[in-house]
Formats: sequence, structure tokens, C-alpha cells
Amino acid sequence: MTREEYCAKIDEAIDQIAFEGTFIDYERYGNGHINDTFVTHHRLEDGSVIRYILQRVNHDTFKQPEQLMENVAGITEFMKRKIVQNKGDVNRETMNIISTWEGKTFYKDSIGSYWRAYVFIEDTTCFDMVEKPDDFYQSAIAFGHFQKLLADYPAETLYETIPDFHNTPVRFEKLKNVVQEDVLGRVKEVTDEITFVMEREEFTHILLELHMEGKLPLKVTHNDTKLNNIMIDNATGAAICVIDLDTIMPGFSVNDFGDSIRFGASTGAEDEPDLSKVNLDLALYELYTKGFLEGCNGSLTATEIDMLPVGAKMMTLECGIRFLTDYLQGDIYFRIHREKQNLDRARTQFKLVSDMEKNWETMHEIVNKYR
Ligand code: ADP
Ligand code: GN1
Ligand code: MG
Repeated sequence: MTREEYCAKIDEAIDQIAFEGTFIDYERYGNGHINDTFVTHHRLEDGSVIRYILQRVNHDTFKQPEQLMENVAGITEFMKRKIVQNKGDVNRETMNIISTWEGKTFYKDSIGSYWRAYVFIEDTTCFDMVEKPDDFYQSAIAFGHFQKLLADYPAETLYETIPDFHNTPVRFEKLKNVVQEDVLGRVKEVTDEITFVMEREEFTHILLELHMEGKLPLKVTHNDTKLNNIMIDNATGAAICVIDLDTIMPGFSVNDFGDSIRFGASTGAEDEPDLSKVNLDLALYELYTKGFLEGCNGSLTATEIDMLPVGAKMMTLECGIRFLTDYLQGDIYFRIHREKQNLDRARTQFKLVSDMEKNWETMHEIVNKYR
């Protein structure tokens, strides 16, 4: 599709969604790797300007966008009832879908792309790296609390928006296949990274085996708990809203913990090319552990708490595997802005895994301090 054709589709979507006011303009927004996100501006009758988030759902990643939107609508309505009970602000503490003029939660355009819009959560910031430790701590409380809030959500009504999303052994097998195929001849550059993953095959099974033995429960989980999927209130510093609800599915609580650690408790950016800058920050790990356990507020079993460090290492290894797989396949899944970005992303994850292994005892001691 040319740029002009794509812009025409954005215009088409904007016409179909029941925004308030008169449309002014839009621009690309945010740093997500998956969906196409835009901010739109509209003038209200009193002359003020209102913003919305408009997204084209990535249809290659999410094969059933209609089911996905049913999940999001169900979850946000459920959250709204709880927020009202707690006397909170429903416009800022959860995502609010702006429906189409026809009353649907999304608009399917003439070439089959799915568009949806949300209320823009104003006066908040979304961070790509921890700038103030307290933000990370607040995000931990919010992600823990989010899981507790959804503890009585009817999990059987949720669609699995990406099958086997955090099935690490499946991700491992996929990497093995992609290495075999080596479609772009890139395998020779990354033999150390491949060996690193292969040496950890046994580890990839730990959580699923515990689950199969009946020792680790399935919960309703977010599954993409990185720091830039949470909005921090500029005035109070509290993490007020969990966003990016596309991957809410039944999963393991420890993976929600782990995904936050791999992204936020690193001293470097996810795609930092200089690995000497990438280390596990144990102080941030401790802060997150404390906040997450506070947010979960007694809802985790002893085994779930025991497995928090495993969740951290699992999500970091799995994400590294996914980045490496995508690099070998020609960067077809995660959006890149420069060459080798997915390889750099994979390498930071493996560096963090090594760091976790070196600090394995300490990671457990920290969990035990706050349980
Ligand atoms: P992706 O799945 O591609 O990561 P997200 O849903 O996380 O997409 O959105 C991308 C970015 O857009 C977020 O990191 C955040 O900066 C911004 N964003 C998303 N929803 C909102 C919202 N309701 N209000 C303000 N900013 C938002
Ligand atoms: C993607 O959509 P975004 O940017 O929040 C990915 C996550 C990865 C993350 C790595 C649906 O998250 O699983 O952990 O990139 N989301 C999907 O940064 O695959
Ligand atoms: Mg996101």
C-alpha cells in the first residue's frame, strides 16, 4: 500500500468513529512494536482541542481482531464497575473505547484493516525506561493490582488472542526451525546466541511442568507488562492506567512479573547495542518485587511467589528467543527502525539472562524478604 493509500484509510476510519468535535489532524504516536498508533486532534464547540488514540490493529499478529475487541470491551467494562465501586475516575483509570457511529467497538475498512479508538489519557506519561525508581515501583503496584482486580473475571469467556503466546518451549522449537531454514543466511552471525539458547532448553519447561502437576494456577494476566504499557499520572506520580490490553489471556502471574523485570530492571534500553551498559539492576528488581507483591495483596500462592525469579528469567529468555527468531526471519514481526535492531534486542535479553543466573540466589532472597 502506498503512503497515500494508507492515509486514505486513516481518513476513512476517522470518519466512521464517533469522535467529539471537528477533526483537525493526526500524527503517529508512541513506541509500540506491534500496532500502528496515531493521536488525533479535534476542535470542540468551545474552541478547545480534544485528543484521541487511534490504532490500526496489527492483523498479522492478531488473527481475530473481532475476538480481541470482545476481550478488550469485556475487560474494560468489568474494570469500570470496580473503579466506580472504589470511587475512582473511569475516564483515566481504564481504557475507554470510542465506538463507531454504528455502535461497534472497531471499524473494519474497505481493505480489511481493523481500526479502533480510545479516550486519550491526558496529564500522564508513559516511559520507555525507568527515569525515577518510584515510577517503576508505582507500575509494580499497578500491575499487581490489575491482576488482583481481574481475579474474579470469567476467564472462560476470554479468547486466546495469540495462541501459545507465552509458551516458551513452543518459542524455543520455532527458533530451532528457523535456524534450520536460515532463509537469509544470518545464522552464521549468531552462533553464540543460538548456543546460549540451546543450553537452556530444560529451563524453558519449568513453569508448564509445574502447571501440569497442578502446582501453578492459570490466572487472567496481561502478558505484556512493560513499563511503556502503563500511564503514570503527572500530578500524583501514581501509575493510574494499564494500557495495551490486546494480550489479556489466561496465563501465569509470574510471567507478568517477569516481563516487567526484563524491560524495566535493566540498566540499558531494550535495543542497546553496547552490552556493557546492560545489566540487571538489583535495586530496581527489589523495588518491583516489593510493589508487585503489595499490588497482588495476598492473591498469589506460595508456589507463585517462589517462582517469581523463574518468571523473570523465563520472560527475558523467551523475549530474546522471539527477537532472535525475528532477526533470522527478516524482521517480519517486531517493528524496526534500523538494521540489526532485533539482533541488538535479542542480545540485551541474553545479557540480562546471564546476569540473572549470576544473581540467582539474591533474586530469591529478595522475594523472600517481601513475601
Ligand atoms: P502497541 O501494542 O503497539 O505497543 P499500545 O497500545 O501500547 O500499542 O500503544 C502505543 C503507545 O501509545 C503507548 O505506549 C502509549 O504511549 C500510547 N497510548 C496508547 N493508549 C493510550 C491512551 N489511551 N492515552 C494516551 N496514550 C496512549
Ligand atoms: C511487543 O506491543 P508492544 O510493543 O507493547 C510484544 C511483546 C514483547 C514486546 C517487546 C503482541 O509489545 O510481547 O514483549 O514487544 N507484543 C506482542 O518489547 O507481541
Ligand atoms: Mg504497547
